[in-house]
Amino acid sequence: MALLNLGIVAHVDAGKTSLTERLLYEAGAVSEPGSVDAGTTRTDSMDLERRRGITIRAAVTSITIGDLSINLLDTPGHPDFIAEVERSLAVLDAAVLVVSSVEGVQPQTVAIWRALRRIGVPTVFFFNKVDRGGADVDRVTAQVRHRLGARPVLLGTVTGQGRREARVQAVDLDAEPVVAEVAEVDDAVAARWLTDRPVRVRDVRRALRRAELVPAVCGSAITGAGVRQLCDVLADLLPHGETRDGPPAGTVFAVDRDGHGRRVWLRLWSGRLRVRDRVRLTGGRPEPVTEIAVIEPEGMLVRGSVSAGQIAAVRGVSARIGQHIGDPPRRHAYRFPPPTRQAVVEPVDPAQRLAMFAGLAELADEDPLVDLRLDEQQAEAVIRLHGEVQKEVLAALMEDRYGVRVRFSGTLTACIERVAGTGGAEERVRERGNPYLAGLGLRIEAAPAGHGIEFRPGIEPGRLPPAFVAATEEGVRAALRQGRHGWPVTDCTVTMTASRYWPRQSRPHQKFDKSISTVAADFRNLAPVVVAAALRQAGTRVCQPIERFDVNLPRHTVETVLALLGRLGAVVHDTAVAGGYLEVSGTLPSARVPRVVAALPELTGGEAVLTTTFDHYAPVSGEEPPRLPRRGPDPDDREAWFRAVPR
Ligand SMILES: Nc1nc2c(ncn2[C@@H]2O[C@H](COP(=O)(O)OP(=O)(O)OP(=O)(O)O)[C@@H](O)[C@H]2O)c(=O)[nH]1
Ligand SMILES: [Mg+2]
Repeated sequence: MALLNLGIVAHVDAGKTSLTERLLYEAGAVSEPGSVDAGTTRTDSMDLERRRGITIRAAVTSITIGDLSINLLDTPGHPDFIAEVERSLAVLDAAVLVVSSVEGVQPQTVAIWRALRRIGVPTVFFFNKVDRGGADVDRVTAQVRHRLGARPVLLGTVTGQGRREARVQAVDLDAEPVVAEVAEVDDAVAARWLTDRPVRVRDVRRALRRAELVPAVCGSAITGAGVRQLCDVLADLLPHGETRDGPPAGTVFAVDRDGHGRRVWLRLWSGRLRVRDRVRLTGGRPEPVTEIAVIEPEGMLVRGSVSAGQIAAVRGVSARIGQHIGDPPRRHAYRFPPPTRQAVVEPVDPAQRLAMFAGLAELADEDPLVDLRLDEQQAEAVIRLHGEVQKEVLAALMEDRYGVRVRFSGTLTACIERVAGTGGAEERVRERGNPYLAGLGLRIEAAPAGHGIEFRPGIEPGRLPPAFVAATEEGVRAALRQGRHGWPVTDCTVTMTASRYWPRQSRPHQKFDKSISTVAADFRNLAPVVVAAALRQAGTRVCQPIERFDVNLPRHTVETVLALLGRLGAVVHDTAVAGGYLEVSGTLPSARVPRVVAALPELTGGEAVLTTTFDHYAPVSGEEPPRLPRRGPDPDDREAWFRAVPR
């Protein structure tokens, strides 16, 4: 049976979970569609999701349409959980991008559309909520065309729009409006159409599967209007998932826990994975698979194996999100906005500190967005965040799952450091008080924005045992988590320029002797000292996140709002008049966004609509850049480091 891993993606509240539920019902997997508002859907299964009526974690269900088996991935829409969406995108064959035909194109619609294009995921639009007052499918179609730059081909017409009785009728593939749209991009269809010859349905179908055209269906996830048409489009117009023979290769896109412990969610690209197989994660040692469960329309079923194309929940493997088994065909680099705030988490009851650390560590394992930095000495947990909702959710999860009440303090804008120039440093074995049996030279250079940290072993392969290269990289990455001003350093290349080690030795009649042989820890512990010295030479610049804002203002408030934006350091790029309103867009430091959000309601009588999204990092101007206190020993002070981190 053909298999399709289909993501349901959209801006918050567009109706993803409701549509998923309706698809389950339409395909006969449930006898009654569940409701988000009553907290009875299959995919919003966490207590918290049901209480709040929002999706927090991506969840998989399965349906069968004809001879096509579909895994449905319902994803969150709130911008605080965007990283969860991006992880799902990595394993999809296709996606339904839901757009509300009342609210139209919204900020996350744009962000997700761009990501789908970048990764090359075939997409279908679903213009939802045609049963609600204010629905306007034509307006949404036009918006999708202009704001997304997409070519939607509407394959349904709606009657009774804006009322509960709204109905959707399928449009044939050789109908006039469809053919006219397709002819714009497809020569074969255009040639027949322009010469008044009948257009062949199979030509239209082939054209619609091309990337330039996006099939679109309208309907209602609540009444079910248009959902049958959507199923037909999914089965007819989407390319099915690719599968390959060969050794098993897969990508981990989620981690969770149930009553029996930790599960790793895996999309298998090629081969077959069986229980008791030993799998090797990128950079890890082989681990035995102890259980495999796959999603079927009836629920999760334990199986002896899983084959290419499928999604499975696997136990026994310690993989983290984003890791791969074998050699996957698609390694996509995540490019969604980084968290722009950070905060310290503390237990309300100081006696629960250990329980809090344990709980946070488990949550960080399930959700890399919880970018936890635990510092044993100061017993402090710092997390990086996208926003306030994420804080609330984290606090609720800690209380629900671990019985620990937490509070947040010291919320700051999360800055980064970029390398200003080039710097190099070297430590030789047993010289100048170096206590480790390792010698190491490193060069640090700036790389383009968005590059991340690239580590290059540099020296000829074979000169240094791979375990020592890996330990050096680990030490380098750990050191770069706190730059000269305490912020994480990114966008740089670190090259190994020299290395020295003492080979494994034993004294006569004895086993391996660590006192005269280099171990991996020697490189791991020496690397931060070399990094610190190289960074001192290169210099770093503290950069703050800058957001792009769009604000829709009543005309009479424009002057006061623009004055406020100016005072807060905003740069206006564009203004446009729309009805009695002025649309203003520009950029603004993230740190100032809360002040704008707080001031707007009063300045505009609650009439302004503001959206912001991360845009880029820019050096902090002015005298003293913000500084984060260092956690742990400082490798910039060699002697103190050598004392704190003995061999
Ligand atoms: N009238 C009407 N309401 C809808 C429709 N689809 C969804 N809703 C309502 O819109 C709200 C949000 O629906 P959800 O399905 O939770 O939306 P979502 O996209 O999953 O939301 P998040 O997961 O939080 O991003 C709920 O109150 C739904 O009842 C629709 O087609 N018509
Ligand atoms: Mg949802």
